[in-house]
Amino acid sequence: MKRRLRRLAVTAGSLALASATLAVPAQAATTSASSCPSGYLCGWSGTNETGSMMKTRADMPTMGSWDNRIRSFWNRTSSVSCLYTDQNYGGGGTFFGDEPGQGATGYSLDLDRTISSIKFVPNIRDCDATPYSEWYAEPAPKAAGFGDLNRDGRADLLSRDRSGRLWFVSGTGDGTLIGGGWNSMTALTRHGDLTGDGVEDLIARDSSGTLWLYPGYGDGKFGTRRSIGGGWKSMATITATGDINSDGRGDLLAHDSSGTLWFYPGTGHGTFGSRKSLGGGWNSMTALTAPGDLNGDGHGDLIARDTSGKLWLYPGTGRGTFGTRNLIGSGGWGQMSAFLSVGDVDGDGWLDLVAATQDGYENPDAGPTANQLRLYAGNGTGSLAKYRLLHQNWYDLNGGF
Ligand SMILES: [Ca+2]
Ligand SMILES: [Ca+2]
Ligand SMILES: [Ca+2]
Ligand SMILES: [Ca+2]
Repeated sequence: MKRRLRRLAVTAGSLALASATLAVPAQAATTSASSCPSGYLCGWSGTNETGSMMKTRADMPTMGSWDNRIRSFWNRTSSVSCLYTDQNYGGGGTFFGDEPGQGATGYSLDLDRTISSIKFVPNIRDCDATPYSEWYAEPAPKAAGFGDLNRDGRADLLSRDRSGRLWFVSGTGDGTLIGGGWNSMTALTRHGDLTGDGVEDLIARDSSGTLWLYPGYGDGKFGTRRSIGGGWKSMATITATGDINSDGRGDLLAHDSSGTLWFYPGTGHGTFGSRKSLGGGWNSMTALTAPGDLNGDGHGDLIARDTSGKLWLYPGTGRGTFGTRNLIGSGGWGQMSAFLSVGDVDGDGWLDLVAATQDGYENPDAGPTANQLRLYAGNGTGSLAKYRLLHQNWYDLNGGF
């Protein structure tokens, strides 16, 4: 069950104000069949499906004679419905977002006769926000060699929404749909070039354990995928790292269910050579990300979060191995739902780390720091600055990459 009552947020500058998210009071179950036909959204002039009924399966920017009349409704379409208190799906009012497929439940919510427009969307986030995360990156003074999918000098984001659409979000904040169906992927990772054309590529694992390469076009789009092979299902993490053995070809790390970390050397042709064990004990790590050379020695490094919420930097040796780790975050990192290593985001010449906190609606205990996208600026010595809040609308998303 998923419904939302949300006040439409007014945004200013690049920092969005947090939008209040409230659970709607429970509704009464209908014991008899509804008069609302399947495939429609119906509204009634009375509570509990009483009075006269209207039905629609098309967007209604205005409501005609039903303006400010609906007192109860039932969404029986296969889409999310957004019911707004203002015409044309917006204004400063409130909306009710309602996911489909909730069975024979007649909503008895008293809408106080305030609904003035209705829209159908794939994902509840679409009721009042872009389908993808807000994002902005300054132009980087030097190319990181990764993170910048469209090669305009700004770090980019791949944002997946809860309905499985993957969006390319450029460093200037513009989103472009890559495609749907990405919820079937159980891992997504990118860091630099794997095919030898100098353009960043994307790697994804599907639920059957096949690893796929999506070659980047250098404009935020990807070409036809090709299989890298099967058997990846047992991997707890899969992390593209860029070149960490100094042969000029992008590499991959993965740790399996027994806790062994494996190094997969890239061939530069979109495939990997024989893997090499980097040792066990990695089951204590719940997230890995490859930020590039964070400590300024010229070798790509690795960041890992452990089960106690600490963050560790594993300095790369440039030989596909890592030296003694350093603690770079003493606690609290367990609240992060995503780590993004996309280069220099604030344009100061140093590589950074970006992290997203938890979705406050999915995780009601997440508190006031929910829904945040944070910048942890690097300084070239391997440590991270205290975070700066980039945006606070990381909700109804299914990851960022
Ligand atoms: Ca870019
Ligand atoms: Ca390499
Ligand atoms: Ca390094
Ligand atoms: Ca930076």
